[in-house]
Amino acid sequence: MASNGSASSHITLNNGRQMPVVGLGTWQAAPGVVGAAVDAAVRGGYRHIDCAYAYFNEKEVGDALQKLFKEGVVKREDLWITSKLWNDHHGPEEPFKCLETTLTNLQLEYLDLYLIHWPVPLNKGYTWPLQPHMFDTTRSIKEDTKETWQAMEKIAESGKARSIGVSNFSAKKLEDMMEYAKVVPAVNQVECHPMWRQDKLRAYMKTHNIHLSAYSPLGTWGTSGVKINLLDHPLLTKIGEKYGRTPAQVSLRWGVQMGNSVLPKSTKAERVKENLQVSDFSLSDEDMSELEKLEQTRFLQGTFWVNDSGSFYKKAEDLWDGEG
Ligand code: NDP
Ligand code: 1BO
Repeated sequence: MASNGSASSHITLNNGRQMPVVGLGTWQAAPGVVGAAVDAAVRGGYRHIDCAYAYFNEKEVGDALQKLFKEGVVKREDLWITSKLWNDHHGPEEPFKCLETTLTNLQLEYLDLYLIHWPVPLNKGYTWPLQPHMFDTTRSIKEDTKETWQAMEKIAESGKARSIGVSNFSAKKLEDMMEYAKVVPAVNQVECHPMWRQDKLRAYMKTHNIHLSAYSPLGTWGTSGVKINLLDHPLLTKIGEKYGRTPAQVSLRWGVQMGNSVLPKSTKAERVKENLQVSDFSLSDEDMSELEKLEQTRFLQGTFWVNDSGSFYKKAEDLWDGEG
């Protein structure tokens, strides 16, 4: 683990592919502004964009990318584009259809990384908030993940996704996958920031060389209106002042020094720029230790998948297999 700032601008995944460490998040980047954010990000030096079918904005992201390609700002092969299989497309066949929709919207021939978004199978056409009839309870989570992962492996074989992985998987669910996976997931994308370090999961993932890609790396996410006030935390402000950096940059730099890739979302050009400027300074071991003392709280608890009548998951602890 690099705590001395020796983080590079790319992560080498377990299949040898090189993924840029900082990616632009696009969840809740509204239609009408997400294209401009992607445009500003790529012109400003980002080479990694994190997308998903269920963000319902991939067409606008695709339009922005096409413009950048046409203007010669960047070539396809110099970008890393991630997308995610939505929950209502699990199973042996459906993942191919979800991928085709994503590729059509993004206007790309292939993805760099394709992830199973959640270990939650839903009936066709559903997103959230949860209602009991949305759940596909005809299969167990274990069977569902196996069938879906085997389809993901075929997708990787086809070349339409160069790397495959998962998101929101506990160590227990990853361990279950090891019984049948021919391809070990390259990435598990999960919440991670100084107030949710994921120590146990990180330790397990290290044993299989699965990379931790950090979502909500600023400790913030939106729709519930509730936030962890990580960016207002006096410790981040104090550390930031030492380096002439913002709390957001301290949080992102912490993630990079932990060995994570980080996926900050912003639709504000100034913040998009600020969030990329995390490779030209290092937090000292002392500062990393101070940050380690922060109280730990999972913020995105996934309670939208929890229901005591219809869901596989009766309590949030079931979704995360009691891992915090
Ligand atoms: P982030 O931690 O990236 O925080 C985003 C929020 O912080 C927005 O409100 C943004 O507002 C604000 N912000 C961004 N930069 C700054 C800054 N420099 N200073 C102050 N505020 C700032 O949270 P997200 O939950 O959006 O996670 C990031 C990305 O991770 C998502 O967009 C998505 O791509 C991915 N993700 C994946 C999940 C999964 O299940 N796999 C779950 C959640 C996220 P503004 O836009 O106004 O600047
Ligand atoms: C349900 C939240 C998904 C963000 O990736």
